[in-house]
Amino acid sequence: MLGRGMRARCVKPLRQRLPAWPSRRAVTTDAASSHAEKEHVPSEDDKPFDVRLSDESFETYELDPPPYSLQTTKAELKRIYSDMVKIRRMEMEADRLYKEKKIRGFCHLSTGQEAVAAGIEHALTKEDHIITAYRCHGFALMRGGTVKSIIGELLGRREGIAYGKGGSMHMFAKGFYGGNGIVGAQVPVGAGIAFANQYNDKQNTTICLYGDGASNQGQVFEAFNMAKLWNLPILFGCENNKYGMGTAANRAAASTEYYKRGQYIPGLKVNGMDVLAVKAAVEYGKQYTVAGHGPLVIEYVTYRYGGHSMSDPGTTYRTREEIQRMRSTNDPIAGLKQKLLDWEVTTEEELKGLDKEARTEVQKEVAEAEKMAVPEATPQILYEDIYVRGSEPQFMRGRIPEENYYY
Ligand SMILES: Cc1ncc(C[n+]2csc(CCOP(=O)(O)OP(=O)(O)O)c2C)c(N)n1
Ligand SMILES: [Mg+2]
Repeated sequence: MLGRGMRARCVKPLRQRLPAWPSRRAVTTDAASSHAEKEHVPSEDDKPFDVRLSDESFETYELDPPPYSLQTTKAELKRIYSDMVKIRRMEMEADRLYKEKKIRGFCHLSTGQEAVAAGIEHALTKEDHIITAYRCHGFALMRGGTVKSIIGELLGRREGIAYGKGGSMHMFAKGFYGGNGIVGAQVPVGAGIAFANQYNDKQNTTICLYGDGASNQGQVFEAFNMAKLWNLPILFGCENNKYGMGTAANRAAASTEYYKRGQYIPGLKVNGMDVLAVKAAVEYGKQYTVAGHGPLVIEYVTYRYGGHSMSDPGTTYRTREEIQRMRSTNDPIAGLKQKLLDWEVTTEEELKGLDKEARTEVQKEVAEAEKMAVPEATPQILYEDIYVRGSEPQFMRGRIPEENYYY
């Protein structure tokens, strides 16, 4: 038997023996990296023109890169901008309500990651599907949820998007399957949605999002296997925001090249701070899956400004300078704003108007949500919506026989 001191000398701790895999993020996170010639921007709001994406927008694995140009209109660019501002404003309101102790429990905000939710939505139709983890408010809004119903949900109100029973992590809308709290669990469910789509001969795609932390989960690889085996129309999407709770990606993953981790599934790494690069990547991915080529693994390189959840200040495992640098130089909203001005898509004045409109709209809906009724504490409401309405069994067991609820 070796003594404690002896063992310590013989067996080097694993971290000393194996240098941590360097965290490679060669794709830029510059949010203002796209380019358009202002002479080519038409005066009409709805006339298409081309935007050139930066050469550093993508990296590929066993895949030809998407086109480095994107067709858009002034009207669409302004809508995308407003959508990102709206998500941020809504998250800021959630932050305030949480600090006022009106929102309780878990609450994960996506401030900094808006380009992922907005860029994806602008590449899809409402017939496509999205499923994600608990950082889901922005996606719920993009899929058609209202600020009122989302904030109402966070406040536990009866008219919340999940009748006040789901809270921050469990929101649903048409074509949106949550809001899932168990890390990685939504990935096989996403594969199931894609399977249903293929089985029913639908020409749609499924966006199945998970975090860099979740990407180390076993069930993610099981879902990859079946998706490739059956060539399911699914875009797995790793939102790489550099941290899983308080652990840096390169301390948890043997390889941080998340877009390559499908092994036999081609991959695409994309600048997740440039909303136009995200849109281009997803448009390309959708065409790829709908054409029957099977799944892709897309890595969106992004960053969250806040802590993991409202109970994490987010400054103990990363420096304030790092956060500040991302905020001031890579912000997705400021990046697009800069481009819209450079390309003369809009004026400073009009942008201020869009900002104000988003702010007032969000504030108005939040005020309405705060006025919404809380659910009455009755067994009927408690036992509602466990099953799809109309398909309930005869009764539902409570903790003790006296608590059984008869529908
Ligand atoms: C199976 C499981 N294990 C652990 C947790 C606790 N947990 C919640 S979030 C999280 C980190 C996930 O990080 P990541 O996937 O990078 O997503 P992000 O929060 O960065 O969006 C962990 C470990 C959980 N919810 N489920
Ligand atoms: Mg993460």
